[in-house]
Amino acid sequence: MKICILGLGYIGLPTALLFAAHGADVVGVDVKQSVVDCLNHGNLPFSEPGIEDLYRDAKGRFVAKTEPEAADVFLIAVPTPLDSATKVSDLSYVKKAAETISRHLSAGNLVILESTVPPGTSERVVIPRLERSGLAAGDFLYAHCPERAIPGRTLQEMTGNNRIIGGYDRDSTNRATSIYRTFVRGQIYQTDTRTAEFVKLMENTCRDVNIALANEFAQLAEECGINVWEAITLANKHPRVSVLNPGPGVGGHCIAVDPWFLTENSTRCKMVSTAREVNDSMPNYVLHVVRNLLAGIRHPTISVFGVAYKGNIGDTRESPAIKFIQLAENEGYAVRCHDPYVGEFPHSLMDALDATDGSDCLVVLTDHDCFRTIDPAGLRMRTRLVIDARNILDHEKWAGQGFAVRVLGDGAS
Ligand code: SAJ
Repeated sequence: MKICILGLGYIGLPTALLFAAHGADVVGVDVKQSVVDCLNHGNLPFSEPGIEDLYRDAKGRFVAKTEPEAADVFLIAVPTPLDSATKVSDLSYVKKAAETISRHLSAGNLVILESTVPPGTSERVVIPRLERSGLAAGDFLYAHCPERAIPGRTLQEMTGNNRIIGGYDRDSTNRATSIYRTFVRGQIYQTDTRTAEFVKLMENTCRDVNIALANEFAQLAEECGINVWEAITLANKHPRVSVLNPGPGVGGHCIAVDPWFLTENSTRCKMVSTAREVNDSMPNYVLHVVRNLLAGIRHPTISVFGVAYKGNIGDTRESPAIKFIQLAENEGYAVRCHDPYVGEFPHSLMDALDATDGSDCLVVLTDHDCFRTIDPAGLRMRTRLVIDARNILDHEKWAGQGFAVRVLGDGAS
């Protein structure tokens, strides 16, 4: 079986390598020549636990190219960005991929869409473009199989998680199911294309709304003068309550984006967009805490620990830390950043704290495990103030070294 996968990003590349490692001949296609060259020279364009070993297992059955070619199966895993001004999905990459595939499509081929899209996109946008091949849907098979893997555990989740497969017709659903069965150990649940599109968006929206609720609890707890972290621990003792963790906001290319895909054609619903707005406002809220604590300090410098959108990965897409840094700089703060997972932020831990004039506030924005064990003894700062927006530091240890520690939602302001 030959599979042609369009898009070699965080989802497309691991998927391509999994298919190849399980016996398929895979052509991975990316419009970026640099990604194709990188792969064909034996390197990987990004890191993810286990991907190097998988790349070795795929050797001889995976090749990267900039143009697709005839295959038995085509799989689309291209980005679906959000237009930040209108909050509407940009489907241009999906459209382009479908048009390109239509030039190589033969009767009996299967086309799979993995990219996350608004409900109805398969019927309204993708299938009509594939039909430009001269074939009608049914002559070729079609299924939407949304990816559900979490960065940092991508390979584990791609193989272990349950999968939803929504086919254009029964043949399409069954063929796609048999193909994913080559490496998926979880259950495979079958449905139609539109339901599959909707389910994927529901999952990420559900998480976004729950994080927004935790973030509102943090702000309400501050107003009530109580510690939200203790309150959440106690509330979660209830058998049917599971409050998530408040933090500086929601990042990544999925949860910070997908809920808008669900609401883009709706005028009725409020909760989904309100949750998005609550989470988007969190970098501003952290800055508000910083501002209050630094009032009176002239020319303050802030040290940011963590630029990635979440712990133990180097992905900065939609990162709340990036938004915080921009807001702080716009307000005139000098900002120094340290993130061992993100190459483009050059300051070492000591350098981020002990700049020429010293730092006035350390703000922890990403829950990297390596931050949990930082030993505060010997750290030099001009003002020994710490804001832990993820509640990950050993606060007693820091206090023992003379640091004033504020935790987001601790009710102490
Ligand atoms: N976050 C919090 N509090 C929490 C949990 C997360 O503030 O209690 C923040 C994180 O720090 C991060 C953001 O939310 O900034 C999103 O992180 P995440 O770990 O919840 O999710 P993603 O975006 O990395 O991956 C999600 C996953 N979706 C669900 O868990 C429902 C994953 O399974 C999807 O495959 C992925 O989106 C995707 O590609 O759609």
